[in-house]
Amino acid sequence: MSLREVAHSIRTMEIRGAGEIARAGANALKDFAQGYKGKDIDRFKNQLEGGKKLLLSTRPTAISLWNALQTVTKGAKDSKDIEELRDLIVANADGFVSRSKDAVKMIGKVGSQRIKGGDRILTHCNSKAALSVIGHAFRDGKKIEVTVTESRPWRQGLQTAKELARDGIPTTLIIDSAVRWVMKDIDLVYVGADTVASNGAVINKIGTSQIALIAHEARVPFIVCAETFKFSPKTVHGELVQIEERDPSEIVKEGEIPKSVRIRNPVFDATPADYIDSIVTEVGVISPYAAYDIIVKELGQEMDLEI
Ligand code: RI2
Repeated sequence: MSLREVAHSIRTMEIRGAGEIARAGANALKDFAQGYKGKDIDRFKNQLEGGKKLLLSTRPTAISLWNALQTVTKGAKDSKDIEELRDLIVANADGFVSRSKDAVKMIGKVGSQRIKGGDRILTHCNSKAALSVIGHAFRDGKKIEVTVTESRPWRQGLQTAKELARDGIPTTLIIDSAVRWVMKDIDLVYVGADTVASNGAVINKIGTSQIALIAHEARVPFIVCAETFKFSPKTVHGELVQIEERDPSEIVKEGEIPKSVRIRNPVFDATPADYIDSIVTEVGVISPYAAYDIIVKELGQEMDLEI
């Protein structure tokens, strides 16, 4: 796929999931660099920058994509030679993709320690990181059951339910509005993240914050699974996380309701740190209040504040 095609697939959600779009973006820049036939280094740099901007314009909320593209182009400015720049982009992209896949596996191992045999787990949407935890616990022989929310409007919960059922894990599917009713039958909640802000707030699929509130009310631990590249250096710089609102056609069909009715389709929400028990990362389990420390330590290269 060309960089343009990858951008289109991310925008239209053929490629989706915060980790997946980050890896796809990194690989798109790599493929572009490998296929670059020009002889002018400045033109090469400009086109890489243009490609990066196009990829970033696809989905505004997940910081994973931004962190991935920053990593892939790190050091590019100082490159003096086309070959050297191409090699740098390829090595950076390969390094990012391989670290991000290892991170998902490590999150599975670390996050599953908390799960005991007999636990009933609830998850929302379709998160590779959360599924890594659940899968790890199951492969360790823990007899668990998983409840999955439908996750309107894209219904990614069906994908999650299929993956769990394929692995032989007892799975129940519920509609999003059933969460409060079934919470009495749940021991732990595991969800993914699109962005973790420096104040520990987690931005994830719409409905996540309601699940967190309900879990809090029922004293059920609400655990977030997030690779360190889901943490946002931009929030340290004072930027607010932009919540993507998608097309109303994802919710209602043409002619289904009067045109005068306004339709909003926000696809993410923010869960404040107070409602989060812990965040499982590839460098360990942390309190949401340690998000700033993770940003400084793991993503430090992006931290220089300029006046
Ligand atoms: P992993 C998804 O976003 C969901 O919000 C999911 O919880 C999150 O990315 C993290 O997914 P979308 O692209 O990176 O479906 O853990 O809107 O796979």
